[in-house]
Order: sequence, then structure tokens, then C-alpha cells
Amino acid sequence: MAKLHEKLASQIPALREEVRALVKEHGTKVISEVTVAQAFGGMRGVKGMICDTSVVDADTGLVIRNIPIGKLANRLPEEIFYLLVTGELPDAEALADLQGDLRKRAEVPAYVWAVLKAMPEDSHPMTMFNTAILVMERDSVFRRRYAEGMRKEEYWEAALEDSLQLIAKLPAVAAGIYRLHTKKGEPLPSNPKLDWGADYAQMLGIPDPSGEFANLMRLYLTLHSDHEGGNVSAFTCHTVGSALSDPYYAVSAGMNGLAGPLHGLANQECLHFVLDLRKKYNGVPTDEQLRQYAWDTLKGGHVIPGYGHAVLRITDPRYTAFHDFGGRVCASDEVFRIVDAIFRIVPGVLREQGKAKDPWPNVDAISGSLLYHFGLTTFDYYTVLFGVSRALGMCAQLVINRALGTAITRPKSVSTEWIKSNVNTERRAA
Ligand code: HAX
Repeated sequence: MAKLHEKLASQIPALREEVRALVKEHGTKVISEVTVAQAFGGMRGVKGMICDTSVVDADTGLVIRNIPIGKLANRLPEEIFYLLVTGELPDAEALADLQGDLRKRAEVPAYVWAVLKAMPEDSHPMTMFNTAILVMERDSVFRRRYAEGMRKEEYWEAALEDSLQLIAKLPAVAAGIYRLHTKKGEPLPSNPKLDWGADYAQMLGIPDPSGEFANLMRLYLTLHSDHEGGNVSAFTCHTVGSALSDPYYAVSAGMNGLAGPLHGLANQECLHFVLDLRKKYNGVPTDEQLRQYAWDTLKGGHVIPGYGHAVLRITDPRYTAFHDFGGRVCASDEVFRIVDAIFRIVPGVLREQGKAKDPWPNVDAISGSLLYHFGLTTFDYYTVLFGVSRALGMCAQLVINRALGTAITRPKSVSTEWIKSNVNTERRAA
């Protein structure tokens, strides 16, 4: 099978032609309408952009290139990146080539560590992560080649080059941030014999005699890699990239969205929720205690972290994949048992309250409990792990968009006055 670059080069002409023909033949067909509620409500459900890397359906959850995420749980994150970009899983040769390429690019420039070490000690790990990505922008091939007059047909190659540089370095950057933030010591060197996920695991410096922590990291990095195009981080990355800002700028912007409590920070919030429960009830609460706690949370005006989703209307299949892992590796762990108990009770409470459209758990409801089991107990670091993984999807989407010559994002905003006068016109007409 062809190496990643060659594979893409062979696919792109047909992809461009397909899009050109679709727009030419069907450009005026209507695929979505927008209600007043959607305009005020985060554009939820409005179909207004294209993303081919993955699809999230309310009833199936994440499907990457026609493969449900549950069927990809045993794949390496590098395989997922190849799949996201090309639509096919790599064979052994193409995978080995990609892994070799990433290894060659893995060394983190010394200036990154100097910048990170100069940051205030109480900087949030996501701020450190974003800063590291942004400071590496000085090495962007996309920006340099654009300034030199790069042709539009070549944008994707420069975007891929920056993406591979970034993806190769992120595990070392992120692991180093963990060690600096937690004062565990200097960043640990990459081990070129290991795959991307296992190398990240060993650079964190967490003891792993069973090898299961490396397995968890591979799983984590695979499950979080992409979630179609409209979520806050992907959409932000897409928008910034559409201005032909290079992938360092675009991915860093996406990560700033991931840092929000309703998005990537939710995994941190979830574990707080679980541990608060454990503290309050001195162990695994009874179902009745849990029901009361959930109601108190809602009545206090707070959301139950890890539950609900903007798109999903089922238990997130990524939750299920993590649950399978936890059931095999740490079924008797108290924190894992509390996560299980929450799953028994909270959907019923949310349904009874009747506000959340999706009463089921999303991926964040469980991921933290598994990290915690292995001793990764620095909650505010969890979103960085998420970010390392999601960089795969953001970069894949950027490469495809530059290949297709996707236009600059520029939806039309309207004022509240405009809405009022249009609604009133309709009422008068009716
Ligand atoms: N607990 C309490 N109330 C909830 C809720 C929850 N878990 N989920 C939704 N609701 C509420 C909303 O706050 C909203 O209330 P208001 O009408 O008072 O504003 C109402 O139910 C309707 O919301 P919705 O349409 O069902 O959900 P949204 O699309 O607006 O929001 C969220 C989706 C994920 C942000 C939401 O479900 C939530 O806040 N969940 C908890 C936080 C969380 O788990 N976030 C991680 C999501 C996965 C992710 O992106 N990870 O990166």
C-alpha cells in the first residue's frame, strides 16, 4: 500500500473533481434550514459545512470513514490518522513508514522547553500546551512556502508537512508539560522503539509493569481522535485554517476551544464529581444517596459532567469502549465502581428532570477514572491528553480542506432587530 503522502497525492485529483462536479450540478439544492431557535442556540443541527474524516450520528455515535469507533478500539492512533486522512487503514508497510516518519520528527526544539519553563508555575497545562504549539509556529513550512508564492494545488502538502511535525512532537511536548507542571522532573526522552501512544505513556514516567497503562494511552488516543467537524475545537480549527493560517495557528486555536468546561475540560470536571461523591459517602454511595446527590447538583444550577451531548442520543460508544477496558483491567477499583453506579442512576434523574436531550454518558464520564487508576491524578492535565489525540483529527481535517481548496469560513450573522422584524413580517403575512 502507498505511503501516506503518495496515497493522498493519488486521491486528491478525484476528490477535487467530485466536489467541483457536485457544486456545479447541485449547487443550488437546499440541505438545511435555520430556525430562530437554532440561530440563538449555537447553530445546533444546522448543516453548513463539510467534514469527511468522521460522522457523528445521534444513534450510532462516532463513525470514522464508515467504521464505527467501537470496531477501531484495538487500532493504534497512527493507524487512525492514516484512516482519517485517506479513508483507508494502512497495511503493515504503510503504517511502518508513517511511524518511522513520525520518529524522525519527534525531537522537541530546545526553545519550547525554555518557553515552558519560563511560564508562571500556576499556568494551566492547557495554556502550556497551546503555548508550546504556538511557539513552534516559527517552523511552519506552510507559512514560509505561502510567503514564497506556493501554488494553491500545493497547500495540502505544506499542511501535511506541518501536521506531521506537530503530531510527531506532541507526545513529548505533552509529557514534558506533565512532568514540569507536577514537578516530577525534567522531560523524559522519546524511545524510538515504541509506537506513538506507548512512547507518550513512557515519557509521562508513570510506572507500568503490566503494560496496561500503555494500552490505555493507545486506546485513549484512538477514541478521542476526531468527532466530525462542528464541535467547538474542530470548527475553530477549521475556521482559522480557512483563513490560510498555518496548522500551528489553527490547531492552537482549536485547543483553546477544547480547554472549555463544556468541551474538553469536562473530563476533569467528571473526576471531581466522582471523587466528591466518594469523599462525601466515604466510598461507593448507595443508589439512593447517588440519586439525591444528582438532584442536589441539578437544583444547585449545575450540570452533571460527562452526561448529555449536543449530537448523541445514546451512550457514547467511546464510553462503552473505555468501560470494556476498565471492566477487564480495574473492575474492583472504587472510582471505577462509582462511575458504574452513576451510570445506573443519572440517566433516570436527567430524564425525570426533562431538560437534557441526551441523558446518556459521553466519553468524559469515564476516561478520568481509568487515568486515575493508573496514578495519573493531576486532573487539570487530562484535557492535554485529549488535545494530543484530537490533534490527529484537526490536522487530518486541515490537510483535506487545503487539498479541496475549501473557502474561507464566513457565515452571515444577523441582529436581534433583524430577527424581530422578520418574525413580525411573517406573523403579519400569516
Ligand atoms: N446536566 C444538567 N443539565 C444538562 C446536562 C447535564 N449533563 N446536559 C444538558 N443539560 C441541560 C442544558 O444545560 C440545557 O439547559 P438550559 O435549557 O437551562 O440551557 C438543556 O439541558 C438542554 O441542553 P441540550 O440541548 O440537551 O444540550 P446542549 O447541546 O445545549 O449541550 C452539553 C450539550 C454537552 C454542553 C451538555 O449536555 C452539558 O453541559 N453536559 C455536561 C458537560 C459535558 O459532559 N461536556 C462534555 C461533552 C462532550 C465533549 O464535547 N467533550 O469534549
